[in-house]
Amino acid sequence: MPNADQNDILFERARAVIPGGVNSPVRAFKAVGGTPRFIRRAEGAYFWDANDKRYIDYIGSWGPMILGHGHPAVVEAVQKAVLEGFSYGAPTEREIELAEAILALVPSMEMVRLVSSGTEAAMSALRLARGATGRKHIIKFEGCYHGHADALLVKAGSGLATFGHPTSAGVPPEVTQHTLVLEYNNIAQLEEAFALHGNDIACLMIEAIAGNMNFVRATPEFAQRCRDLCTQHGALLVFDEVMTGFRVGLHGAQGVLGITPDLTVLGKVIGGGMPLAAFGGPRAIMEQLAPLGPVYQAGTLSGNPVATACGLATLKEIARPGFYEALSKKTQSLVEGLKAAAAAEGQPFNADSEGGMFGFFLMNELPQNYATVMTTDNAKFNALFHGLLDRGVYIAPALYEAGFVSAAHSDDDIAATIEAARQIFKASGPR
Ligand code: KE4
Repeated sequence: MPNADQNDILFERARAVIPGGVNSPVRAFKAVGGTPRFIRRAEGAYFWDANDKRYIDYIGSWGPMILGHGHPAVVEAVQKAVLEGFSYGAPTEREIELAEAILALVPSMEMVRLVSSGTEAAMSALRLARGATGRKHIIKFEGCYHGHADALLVKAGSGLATFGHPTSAGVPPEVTQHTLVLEYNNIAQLEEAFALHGNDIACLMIEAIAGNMNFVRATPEFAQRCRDLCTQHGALLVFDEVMTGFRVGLHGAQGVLGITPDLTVLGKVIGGGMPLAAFGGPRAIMEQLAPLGPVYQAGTLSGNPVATACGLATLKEIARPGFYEALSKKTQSLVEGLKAAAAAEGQPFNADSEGGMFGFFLMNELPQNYATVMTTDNAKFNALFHGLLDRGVYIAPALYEAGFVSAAHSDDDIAATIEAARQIFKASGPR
């Protein structure tokens, strides 16, 4: 009997005790089909599955592992921290150090509150915006994901600038009735929404480089319009930089675009792979938070001493001169190589990247919104995904997810990835 596939065995066991066999839906491979790989260990740019098969990892835990897995300085910092204790439920100096490090790199923030997940950070920023403005309505965009807080699990209503409907069971329509869902990069809709509801809008929340519809940039005009209309109507501009923060550049998407948001949501990279996220902004807004102000927000493991040690060690490495230049160059070489391989095989393809984050589309245009992204041929994407997986290259198991390069990815890894893709483009025949 050939070696039973250990991933199949583990997946069957997992599905008996964990819904869908996973603790986060995208990991289940439902969008691409097949058996998820159960990862045993990771090192540098690689991880190994239950069959001890090695993959070049372009997920990087969905963004956090910007240094690669097991960076010595980070491992050392975490090992030292755990010997001092796992969690105290009391303030620590290291939380101050991490807060100071974040504020030094995010000039739009005067204060920051640490939490344990991006969902918690976005949910808290939303409550703070509503509390600080005394307003109920919020704006989000189709294709942007801000975690699974009820008010943010919303799809567009019918017609322009209408209030959204829940995308999930268990979310009462009363909770989403104040959420306007607009089309990304659609200035006309944005202006209409503010014309109709401007003075009731607490905040506009956006991924300024949207990694949850693979990789779609807000146009500079659209981003500036978001900023100007928020200012004009007294709404808060909230940049969800959970994915882009310290990933697309040392100063995030706000640094790339040159836009100053009122609140910023961070996560992923700032925890270095440990559960840590944050939200922050001007002192006048942040001091509305408990224990100073009327907006309640709390967390047992907020600012956890082991997570803050991991985050601090990570930020120290990425702040080194030349880090992002080298990372951007590597990511660009991947994207340009993939484009050239697809073109050589006559396959429609386009791609984009910023810093250590990239996205690609099986079409010649670069989509400007979610509807266009979703015209992608699912079967073609799935064939590419599994073809790469079989060749030891692990990209996101869903066409609407971005990809991530780490400082540990070598030129050989990039070249091997491009060659693997070229073989698949060739095998998929003329378009
Ligand atoms: P978490 O609660 O998953 O830590 O963060 C939620 C979140 C908030 N904002 C943005 C822009 C995000 O991308 C995320 C989470 N990203 C997904 C991947 N697209 C995490 C992967 C998953 O859900 O398992």
